[in-house]
Amino acid sequence: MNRRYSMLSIAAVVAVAGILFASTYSQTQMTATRMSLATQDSDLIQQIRDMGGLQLQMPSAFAQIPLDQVDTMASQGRHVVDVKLTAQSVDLPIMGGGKYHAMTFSGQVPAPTVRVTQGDIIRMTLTVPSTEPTPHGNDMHASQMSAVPNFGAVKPGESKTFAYIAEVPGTFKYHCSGVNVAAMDQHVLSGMYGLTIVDPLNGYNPLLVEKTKVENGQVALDKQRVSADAKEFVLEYNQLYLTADGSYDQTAMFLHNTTQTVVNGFAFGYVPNADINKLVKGDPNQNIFVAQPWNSADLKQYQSHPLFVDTGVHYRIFVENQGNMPLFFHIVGEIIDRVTQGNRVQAQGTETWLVGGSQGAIMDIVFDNPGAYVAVNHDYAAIFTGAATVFVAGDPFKLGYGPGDMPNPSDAVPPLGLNSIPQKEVVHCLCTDDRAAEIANEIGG
Ligand SMILES: [Cu+2]
Repeated sequence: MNRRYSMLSIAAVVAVAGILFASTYSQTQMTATRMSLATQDSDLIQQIRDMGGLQLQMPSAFAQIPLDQVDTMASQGRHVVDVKLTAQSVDLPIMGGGKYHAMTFSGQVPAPTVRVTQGDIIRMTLTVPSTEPTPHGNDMHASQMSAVPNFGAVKPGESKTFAYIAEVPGTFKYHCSGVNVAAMDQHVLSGMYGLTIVDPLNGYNPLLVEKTKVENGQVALDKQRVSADAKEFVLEYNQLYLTADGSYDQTAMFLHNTTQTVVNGFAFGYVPNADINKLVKGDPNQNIFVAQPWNSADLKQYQSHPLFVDTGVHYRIFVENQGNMPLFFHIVGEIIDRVTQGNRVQAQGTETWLVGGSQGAIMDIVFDNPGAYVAVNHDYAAIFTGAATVFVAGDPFKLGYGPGDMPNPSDAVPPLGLNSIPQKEVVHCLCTDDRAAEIANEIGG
């Protein structure tokens, strides 16, 4: 095939693609230029060159909404959720003392959890203050739109807005796209990641749990139906790759040589703190769990805190793997009653569920018996570098608290959704003091 013929073939494919797109998408959904097959060859090639190549032949977006149409669509019945994020580079503490150079959305790691219902319009604005040392971007996995130009770099002193319909239910990460992809690894692994929960339009399905009972002297199935309404948690897994001075270490990342494994930004952030040790053991230094990394009084919002759960209650845990190592999600002493991805059940009654990088899943569970249960990444390297989260079910230590009495860390509790049961919260976040004060204000703490 000579070069001229090859170019013509490409031109023909482009032209056909343009016509196909034009017939498939409405005018507002695409900006591709139609091209006629009858165009003179040389003109056609020149046109393609003038347009900058194949890229401009792509529809600008599937489900992307021109910003000037959002209000009209809202008046027609779509619900609009505004997401406003500010890029902020800041030093934050790490387990073991010291700080690392974090990059954040809005002063917290992970970024604020976005919660919408399937069919809602998300209108996202990212602002990069002029004080930022680098541009940033935001790639939202809940969207279905062309990365170019939506996820491109926003320069210091500028902001960018895009809008789309959240068409698919499930959990979806969002993350900084770096400087047009360059340094994206540094920005994400330094803290610029968050979660979007898209609730199914018709709500979640009731949970069916299979038990057994003895009937007339024989073991029989005892199928139990649990309401879709649940208390909820968010657990986002990631890794830190750091040099001794707390800078991002790309060489370590390439080698998968993890410095710490973090859950919602913390290594071992959800283990009993000194106050709880004192309650349980009568001694702040005696721990029911060996790791005790976040206890100093000056750590304020960083102090570790277990997740308190009630027995016999439906819990829905939104799990997202934000990092680049596999997550073998497992709760020691429990069986995961149901795993859902999108709005499709993937497993029922499973011991462990593999969540790959940039993948999420919804874990439904009912804790049957009082006790301590530790959710881990069942990769031993991950467990011992931070991926251990203590659930305390019921009142195993006979301290006298009842169901719902004990508050939970605010960063592990998502905004309320369609089938949420509210729960008490206490300020807990890997965040700036300003952001902690805002969260305290939001939750009335
Ligand atoms: Cu960034």
